[in-house]
Amino acid sequence: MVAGIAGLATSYFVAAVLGVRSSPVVAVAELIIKLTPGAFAERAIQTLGHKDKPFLVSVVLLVLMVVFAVVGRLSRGSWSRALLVLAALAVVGGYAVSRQRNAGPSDYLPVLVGFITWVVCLSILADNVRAAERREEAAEKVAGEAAREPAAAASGRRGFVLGAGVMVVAAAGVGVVGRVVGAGRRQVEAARSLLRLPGVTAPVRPGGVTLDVKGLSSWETDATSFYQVHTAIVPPAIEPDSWKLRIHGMVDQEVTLTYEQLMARRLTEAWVTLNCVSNPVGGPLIGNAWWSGVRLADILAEAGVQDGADAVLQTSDDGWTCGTPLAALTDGRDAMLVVAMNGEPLPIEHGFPVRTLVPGLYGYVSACKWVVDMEVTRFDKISAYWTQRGWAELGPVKMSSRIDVPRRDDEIDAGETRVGGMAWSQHTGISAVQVSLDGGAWQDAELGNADTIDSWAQWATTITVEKGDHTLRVRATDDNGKVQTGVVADVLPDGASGWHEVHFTAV
Ligand SMILES: Nc1nc2c(c(=O)[nH]1)N[C@H]1C(S)=C(S)[C@@H](COP(=O)(O)O)O[C@H]1N2
Ligand SMILES: [Mo]
Repeated sequence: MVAGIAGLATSYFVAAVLGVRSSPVVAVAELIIKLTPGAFAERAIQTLGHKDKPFLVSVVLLVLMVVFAVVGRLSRGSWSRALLVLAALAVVGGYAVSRQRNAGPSDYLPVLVGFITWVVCLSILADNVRAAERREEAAEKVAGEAAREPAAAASGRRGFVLGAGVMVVAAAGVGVVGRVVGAGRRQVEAARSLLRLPGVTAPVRPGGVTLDVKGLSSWETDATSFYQVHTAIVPPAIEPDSWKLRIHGMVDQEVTLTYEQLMARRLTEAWVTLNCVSNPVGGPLIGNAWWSGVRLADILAEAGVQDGADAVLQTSDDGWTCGTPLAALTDGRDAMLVVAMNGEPLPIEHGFPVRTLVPGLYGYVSACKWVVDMEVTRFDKISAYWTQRGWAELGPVKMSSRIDVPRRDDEIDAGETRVGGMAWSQHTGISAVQVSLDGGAWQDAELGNADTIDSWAQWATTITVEKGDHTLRVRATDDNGKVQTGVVADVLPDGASGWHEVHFTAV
């Protein structure tokens, strides 16, 4: 296990120094994510929440420790079998690396260095153990000698303990140094904090968006509390200077954009609500921010989209893909290549330096973070990350509404009470929200300003409750007069539906 840890440390170090995004262990964990069936992944995310990735990496490490222990046992009897198991581990690591996007020859170096470390460390430790055993056997033959000369028999053991101790300390040191000198993230964080983006303005809250209910979600969502969803365990660290976007496929001329070229264009800014198809009714995977970026319609027009194209396959630097309906990028809505969120350069976790945003579509078909490639194509020729896992090809956001106040199982005072929440139907707009107490008649709530049809709105109203248990339900109506359906649907394959209800008690 000591030899195993030492190899993990040196491989991590080499990956960090080379600026490889995923060390071999992380590459293996990311491969497991890729190989996990969609429905199972969905359940894992629902139960584990934000801990899903640390949990997965811990499981990988735990399995490795068990295998390392087995290798240690094997090395005492059969060195070749021990080597074989280590080689098999290295092959798994190498395969996982090969499945990373754009894996080059140097990306395999961490695996190689880790493997060599395993073999060298294991042979040193095993030699010491074998030496101790040989001395013990020799001593047993000469009866009584062991009792007289315990120091000789124990020296091999001491060598083992000493060697193991040195290796553990060295491994910890190598790991820490790798973290410190590792280029990647810190450098990009520094570049990001120095960026000044001309044309990006600070968010100004539009009038009338905020209603008076204590405990209601803020209409604007800070970057720090904005939900995050991505399959990469380590987010790509991309310096703006090295970012490039290639637009190709069914276009008259390929377009390649650098960050500088992108920033030289006219910026569009808008409040847009983004939400995840995995958001259950009443769930938290939704947020509203002030985004600044360049409209994709203009860039696609320059490239010259050819007849017959109906999709854009977007690829992220981490290899994640999504297929976006071409029409949603060109029909006049604020579909854009985003460079800033809430007036600041995009946070790394939200796609720095550039991500896509398409109002009205769920993130999984549109909001590609760390976007580096866009292929204009046809849906019948492509499949993307989540559609391969059973999710719908098109992902228009379903109208929904949520109760923030009261919260589930709250105890409130009987009598008049303020209730409220959020409602959205991106790119269609919300025209009304109604609530029903204990299954009674729907009554209209007050609706806050949404600024545009791409943002959510707060709603609020006052209800009168008697002492006892109650259930409050909410439903919205969109700008076309369509009422939110009460038919319950699961998030898979194209988003949840149904009315959010909250049980509470009045005392
Ligand atoms: N590169 C990459 N982009 C991605 C994803 C991903 O896994 N990888 N997830 C998508 C999904 S499912 C959603 S809902 C949004 C979430 O964006 P956020 O993390 O900025 O809130 O990003 C989208 N873009
Ligand atoms: Mo999502």
